[in-house]
Amino acid sequence: MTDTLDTTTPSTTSTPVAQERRIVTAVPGPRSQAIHARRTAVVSDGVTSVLPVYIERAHGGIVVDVDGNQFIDLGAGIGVTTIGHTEESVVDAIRQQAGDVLHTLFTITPYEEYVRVAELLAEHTPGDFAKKSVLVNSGAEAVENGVKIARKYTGRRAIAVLDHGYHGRTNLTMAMNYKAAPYATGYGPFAGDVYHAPNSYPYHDGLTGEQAAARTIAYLEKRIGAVDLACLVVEPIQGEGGFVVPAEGFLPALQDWCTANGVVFIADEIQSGMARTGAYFASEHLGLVPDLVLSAKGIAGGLPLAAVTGRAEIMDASQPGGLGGTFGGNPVACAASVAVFDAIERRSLLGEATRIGNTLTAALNGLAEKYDIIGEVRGIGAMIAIELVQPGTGSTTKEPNAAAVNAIAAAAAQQGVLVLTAGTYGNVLRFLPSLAVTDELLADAIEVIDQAFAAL
Ligand code: PLZ
Repeated sequence: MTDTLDTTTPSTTSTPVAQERRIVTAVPGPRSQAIHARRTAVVSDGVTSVLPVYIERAHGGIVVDVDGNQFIDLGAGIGVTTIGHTEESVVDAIRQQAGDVLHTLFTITPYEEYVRVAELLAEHTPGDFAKKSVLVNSGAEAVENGVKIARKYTGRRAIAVLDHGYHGRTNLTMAMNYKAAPYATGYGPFAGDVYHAPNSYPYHDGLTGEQAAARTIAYLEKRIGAVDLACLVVEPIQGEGGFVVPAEGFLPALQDWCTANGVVFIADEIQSGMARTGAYFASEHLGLVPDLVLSAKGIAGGLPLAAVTGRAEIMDASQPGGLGGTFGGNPVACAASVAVFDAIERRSLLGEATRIGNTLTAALNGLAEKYDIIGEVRGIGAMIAIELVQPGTGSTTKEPNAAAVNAIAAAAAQQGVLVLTAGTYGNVLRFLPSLAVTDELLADAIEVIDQAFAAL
């Protein structure tokens, strides 16, 4: 419980949500426990919840559960409420659009909001060339469509991804993920012609970007052959994999190889995009100009919307009627997205992402000096992670320490700080707060995490 912060931010929900951490019951509290008991009877056990506190309201950087506990949200629904929970202008746009028209189906009778989102995506994705988009409902659906479009354009069969990547839960994307458990175990057979190439993971492989790229390219050439490869799908910064930032030059070298060989270079910016890293898309930090960019999550402030955006000639290779879906580019989701783009400009949120990155990096480097199990602090902007290793292995074998990650996330949750885990070995704590989170909230959260480390 803390009384140090008392700034009350007006909210569009019925009661204002004070931007402060406040724990008033056990976590989860009695009301959450009661709902949870009902849930276990009717919600599939295949759907889990990291922290079974049932959320009633949220604003800015705070979520409030049904027991009145307030959590500093350092996960933002895995990078969705990037501009802040219930951002006023987004909520207003949703209300307005909901009253005007909820659905027509763009492929039957279209509406302007879809076109406006495509214009904004063309403007803000990297690259100074004619771009077009298709709008869909989820990240996985964007990945599916990106692959579909690349195959159609190239007439080639194979697709390649990088080790430690994550792309979704549909049949094709299950085959594209690095981790089998829990995403794919028992759900096969899977799509064929998906090849997993080595990534660049500087903390572990010690390779320069050039060396890592040579290794990846050798794999692609030997194992597939460029003539059969439709696309290479990469996350500029790997999300679920643990915010792995590749060595400098690695992805540009892969992009150059793709361009030289007629392979469509696709950036999955579903987690790293939409202002998260202090640029509209993380590709910009790394010097990439992808042929296709996949966006989702933060693109519509919390409503389901996703997109494939890229070179007009690639996007137009599909036959009329080949792309679509009932709900893709829903008018309310599009109206929310237009408001998100507007808020990023109006509130200078790219700068806020940079501020958060600086604050978090400095604070976490401070913790790394105190606790030797913090092997590495990495990331860009509001996408920062720490990788935890077994005591004494930080400069040698870097043995993963998932137990410490789980203990710290659990202890932080008890104190009102919601922090997510990640990493192929579950040994990464990731921080991807909304850009509305203040330095005061971050300082408070870091203090809680510091105490959790000290208690280990
Ligand atoms: N590509 C890079 O991060 C979603 C997964 C949450 P969907 N990551 C969060 C979970 O456990 O299901 C993600 C991503 C990247 C694709 C996806 C898939 O996006 O909107 O979840 O389908």
